[in-house]
Amino acid sequence: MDSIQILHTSDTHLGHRQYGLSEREMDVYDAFGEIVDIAIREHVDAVIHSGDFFDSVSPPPQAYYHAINHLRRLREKDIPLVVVPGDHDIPKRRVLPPLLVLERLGLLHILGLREPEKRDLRTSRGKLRVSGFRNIKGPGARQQLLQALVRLGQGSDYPSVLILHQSLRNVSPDYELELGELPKGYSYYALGHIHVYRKYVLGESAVIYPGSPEALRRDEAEEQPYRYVVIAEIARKRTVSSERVKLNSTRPQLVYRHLYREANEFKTFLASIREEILKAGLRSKKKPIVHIIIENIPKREKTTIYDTIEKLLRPHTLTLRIQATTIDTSLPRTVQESTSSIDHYKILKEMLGNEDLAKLALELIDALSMEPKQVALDQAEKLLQKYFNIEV
Ligand SMILES: [Mn+2]
Repeated sequence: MDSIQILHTSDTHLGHRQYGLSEREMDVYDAFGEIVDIAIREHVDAVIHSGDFFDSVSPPPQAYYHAINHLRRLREKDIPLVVVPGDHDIPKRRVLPPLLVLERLGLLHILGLREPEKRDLRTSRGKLRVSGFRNIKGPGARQQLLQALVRLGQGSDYPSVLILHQSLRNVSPDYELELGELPKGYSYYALGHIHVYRKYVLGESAVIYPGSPEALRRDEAEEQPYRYVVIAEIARKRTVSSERVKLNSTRPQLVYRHLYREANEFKTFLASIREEILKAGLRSKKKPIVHIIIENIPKREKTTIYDTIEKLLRPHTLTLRIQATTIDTSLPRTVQESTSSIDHYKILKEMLGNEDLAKLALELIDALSMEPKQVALDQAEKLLQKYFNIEV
């Protein structure tokens, strides 16, 4: 049985510079370099990229520089790379999509830039059918995609891959397609757009989001700290095997959530996460990005607490992102306890010691937020007259 081995990656976002840090920009180039290393080491027959190759439609020169260097290494080994343009790769105005520069240099194949497209690639182990269409969004996206899928048809008699940069219902409430709407008969479904790893099955074939090689937002890092590419063995109309390969170049990102209780307990917490941060840095040779989310810091101690965190942790991180909510211990307990869901009426009643005054205060807040200002003032006046039976 003829089978072919592919490496599947997506959402490399070359040129992305998280937090404006040059180190973060280098991280995405490092990740792409490692992906190419793996493709060469594993002797894959083709690399499939499901879109968002670049982060922007005008990538910085260094993004081209690193892309060209790594893609050349693939070409030297005769490993073709096919990419379907993601939303980040497609200009909104009529300018040249940056991927066309790389295609012009013979470094990759773009699939489905204008129309749904199917094409046969010659690989060292035989023919590979690739079908795909660029990202489609906005109203009417779903209909347009369903029509595109009809045009792309049902795979082929030799190994075939369907490549799309879209959300399935399984992964996002803002989906364009359902799993069951994908056409049957492909050996493998290579999806992109979702930055975490997801795997589904359709018939005998795998439907996979490999995720982005670097987490580009805190929630992505929190959901999935490790990052992967997928290596799959595919045959006619089925996935023989698929495994995810963990990337070693990924910068560690640690997310901590903590509810502040008192000073000593907080010191113990900081000491323990300091250990973890140091270890993570040693393991990866890259200083971690650390996010700390603390709730209920007493307002008066905020500066001291921030200083302590900074001194203890900052030197061991690439960047330290602190997010804190404070409580004012001089306020009544109900106010302190209402950080998450605020019951304004309850708070006002406790502060003013009177139900009617609390109601008035709430109505005044509403009235005074009206536009234009004269209407707001008139409304407030009426309220005061009603409550106090007076002329204002
Ligand atoms: Mn993306």
